Amino acid sequence: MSAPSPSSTKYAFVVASNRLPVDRVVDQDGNEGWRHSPGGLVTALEPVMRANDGAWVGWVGQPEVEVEPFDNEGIHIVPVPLSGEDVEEYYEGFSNDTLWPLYHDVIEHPSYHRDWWNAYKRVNERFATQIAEITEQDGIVWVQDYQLQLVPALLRAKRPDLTIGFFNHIPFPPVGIYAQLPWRAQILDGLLGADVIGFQRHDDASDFLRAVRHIKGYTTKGQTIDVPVDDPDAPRSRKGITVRHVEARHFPISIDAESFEAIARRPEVQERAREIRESLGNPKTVLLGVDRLDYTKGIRHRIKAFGELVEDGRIKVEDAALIQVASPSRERVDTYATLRDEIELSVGRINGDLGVIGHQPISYLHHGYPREEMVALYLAADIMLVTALRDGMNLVAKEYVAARFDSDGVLILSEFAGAADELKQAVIVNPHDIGALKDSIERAIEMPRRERSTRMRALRKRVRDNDVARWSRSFLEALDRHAPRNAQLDPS
Ligand code: GDG
Repeated sequence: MSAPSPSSTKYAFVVASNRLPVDRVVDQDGNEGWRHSPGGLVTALEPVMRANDGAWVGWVGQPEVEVEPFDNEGIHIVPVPLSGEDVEEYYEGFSNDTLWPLYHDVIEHPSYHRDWWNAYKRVNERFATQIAEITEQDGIVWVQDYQLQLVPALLRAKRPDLTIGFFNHIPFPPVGIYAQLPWRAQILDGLLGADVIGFQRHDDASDFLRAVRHIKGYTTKGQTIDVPVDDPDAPRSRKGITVRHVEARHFPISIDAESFEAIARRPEVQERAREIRESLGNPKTVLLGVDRLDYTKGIRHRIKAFGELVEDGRIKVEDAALIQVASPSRERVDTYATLRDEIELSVGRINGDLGVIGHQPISYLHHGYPREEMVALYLAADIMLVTALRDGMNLVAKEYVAARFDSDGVLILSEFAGAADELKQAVIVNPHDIGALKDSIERAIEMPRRERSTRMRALRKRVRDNDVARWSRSFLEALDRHAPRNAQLDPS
């Protein structure tokens, strides 16, 4: 697809992500409209966007749709078009079938295709061109996530005046795994075009710094990388070469905790939670899993553990019910279609083998739900199961905690989710160890009310004190320290 036409309006603050924070909706008469998609990132950035007259650059989520820039609820939206081929090769291919499995411990085998890499370069170039055209002199740009890792350097080449931040929402792999990538050096070069590179966990930032040393041979000191530059006015490193200083640090993302609690306090949501329990036959224990249907989330492991507990007679089928919400995701990528089949086969087997009339062990729901329904599910669940095999952060864990204003409920949390660094009062598990996972579920079922409440109160304090507004503020403050004095952001 052609590069978007130049826009004359310029912005001092620009955010770029693969997907825009709006969804395109077309009604029965073919009229086009836009629906604000209220994700955590939008909520966090909205106040800064408004205070700084910011723009958001991204894809509308449908191929072959070209739309002029427009305003939506106070945010300037600047669409970047993708062709059908771009979606297949850059998005489903390189982003979701090369980078995603590679960055998540190669749980599934990453596919390496030169055509996909070419598409990734082409689309990243298109994003960089669009951002370069709409950003004011000395402006601040914040690029989001693994789909756009080449944008920082492409943008710096076009606009050396800009201050550029990058945040990686998914893990960064250890160098022994990352080194598989045929384009490992080019991706590092792309990221190193930023002034600040943010990660979820301390270990992600350390793995990135190690990859920079091993693959690029650059010097790092603490969290600062000396990136050689051809500029006689730049500072010199200890080796006497001119360098740019790039900072790589962790900034754990979070949620808008207050809004989750506010929804949970609504009487109709609490009523809905009661209804959910009732429709399950009011079992003693309701367990819940909520995930995009993704092989990183450990859905199969938790289903296996729960099924075995019922089979072993450690849990009576009348006493416990597992609700598994698996929202549809990346359905055109083969590994996702296969995973869906495997999960549905094992849920069917467990329900068939172990269910009795009126009680089936697992309620499996392959749907997306409105946020109110999600919060009602959180309130209905005695035990929340987050058993990811690898996860950048995992917001579901934080949402469960934020919703539990009654200080009840037990969070079982995988040590391989970024959230485990912060949510230490959860019951922490290794989801690969099915025996230990079964023991943890049993322990959670039997946990006395006093212990549940002590743990949940500590978790709630952590999530409330470190919400998503704090996350965006701390990243943007770090970025501001790299910006020229006249270009700093208004934090409100
Ligand atoms: C990536 C990283 C990192 C899910 N189903 C429904 C629904 N959801 C919402 C959840 C939650 C979000 O989607 C999922 O966030 P996660 O963090 O759990 O996972 P990813 O989608 O993999 O996100 C992850 C995150 O980026 C942020 O940096 O934490 O590690 O992989 O908010 O509630 N929401 C509604 N209906 C659903 O059916 N309304």
